[in-house]
Amino acid sequence: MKRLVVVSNRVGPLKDTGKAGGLAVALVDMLRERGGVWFGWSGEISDVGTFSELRRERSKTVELCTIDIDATDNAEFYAGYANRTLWPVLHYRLDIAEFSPVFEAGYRRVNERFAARLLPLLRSDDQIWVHDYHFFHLGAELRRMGVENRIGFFLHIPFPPPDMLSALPRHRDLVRSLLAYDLIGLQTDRDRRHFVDYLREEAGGVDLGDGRVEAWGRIARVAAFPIGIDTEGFHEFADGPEGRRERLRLERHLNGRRQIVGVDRIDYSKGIPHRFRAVERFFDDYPEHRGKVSLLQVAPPSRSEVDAYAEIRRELEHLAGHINGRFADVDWTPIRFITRGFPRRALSGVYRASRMALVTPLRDGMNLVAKEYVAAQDHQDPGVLLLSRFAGAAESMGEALIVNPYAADEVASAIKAALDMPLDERRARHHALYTRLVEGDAKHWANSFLSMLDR
Ligand code: ADQ
Repeated sequence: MKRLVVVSNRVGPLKDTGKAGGLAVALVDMLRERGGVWFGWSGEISDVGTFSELRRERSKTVELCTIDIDATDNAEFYAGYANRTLWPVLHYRLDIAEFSPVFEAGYRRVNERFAARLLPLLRSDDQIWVHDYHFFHLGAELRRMGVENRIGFFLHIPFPPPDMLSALPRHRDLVRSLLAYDLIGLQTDRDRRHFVDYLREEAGGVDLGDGRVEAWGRIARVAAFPIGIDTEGFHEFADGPEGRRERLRLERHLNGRRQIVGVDRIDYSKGIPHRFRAVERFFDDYPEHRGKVSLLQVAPPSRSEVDAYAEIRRELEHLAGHINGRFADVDWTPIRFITRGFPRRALSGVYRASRMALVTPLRDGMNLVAKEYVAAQDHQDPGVLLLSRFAGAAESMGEALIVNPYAADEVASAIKAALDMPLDERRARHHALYTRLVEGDAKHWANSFLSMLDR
């Protein structure tokens, strides 16, 4: 088996600290099995930046190798092009995207620097797997430096329709770089379609029909690999001591009332303000439920350096205050809004204690919260998932109640339907969803990507 080299902006942790996301867990398993290197940013900003000494942390067969970036890289590459340009454009938000040649140059520079630092770590038969929107150019840089290994790329966020992407200055350079990879993985068929349409419309490319595309004189394989979670592991969390403790604590508090849960990083793509308004609408349209149902929204702030995030947080605090002011009673609060992270094991108990989850992003690559919620349920008495049609997860989770997150009345009536749903129907929907989540778990995702890369 070939050694695996994973590249992503953030790396690790190697140990299950309870904080690792599903992605980290899947990748660590894979790296352990095959032996390998995980290369990325140390999370540190220093004066030497990408010229810093390589930090190495080894655990048996896996080595984490990281480098710093400097303050300029952070401003231009990370906070700039990655988070203020690419993230909004790829989430269909041209209205808030910032276009700056300085950001763009910083992004190229850091991609080139990361390639240069990765180069000496590579062996000729390594399989290289690059992750996400921070590193569109990394593969092309490695090729320029003479690397001939198989290199795959997986985009965790959406690939927008060509018309939208074409608003990004020099979009062709960006996509052309992707063709340096041997395999380009996207989350959904919709993303794959957009990508192929882009090549056809903007680059005179052709779909070769066998999973390969040709553009700019290069041939690459393109496929959808919907990312999964460690489904069974997460289910066990909910039955474990921390999961149980959290569930019991909540149940004591709820005292027979029913809870809706929302869990997201604070990000405009997640549609949290729309969700709050839908909950307000629900209490307007179904006043008999006042005092009996509440929303627990867990949303740790992310990327606080981006102004748009601070704004959303303020908006959410305002909305929660407004809605609570309108409907709360001395012994009941309609919205509890918690802005901090939860350890994953405890989170499983929060999901288990919740009668439904509102997963209503305006646009999302996949959305793992939808999958975690289903995984955490009690098979005998499962809760109901309300899922945005604009989450990649909707493509493979059709038994959820699929909603349009922009339509508050539609979400409100879906909340009502979920509350009224008979046990038989909840079980049938849950069974179908859970079975598919076990089949398409994180291991399956990583295996299918890497075996296609090998082919
Ligand atoms: P994210 O945008 O981060 O990921 P998501 O897929 O929902 O979105 O994953 C979030 C993860 O963070 C989940 O595992 C969740 O449990 C965890 N999390 C969120 N809030 C938390 C809290 N308060 N406490 C603890 N944990 C919390 C990107 C893309 C997604 C894509 C993933 C994986 O934007 O579309 O699904 O990558 O490819």
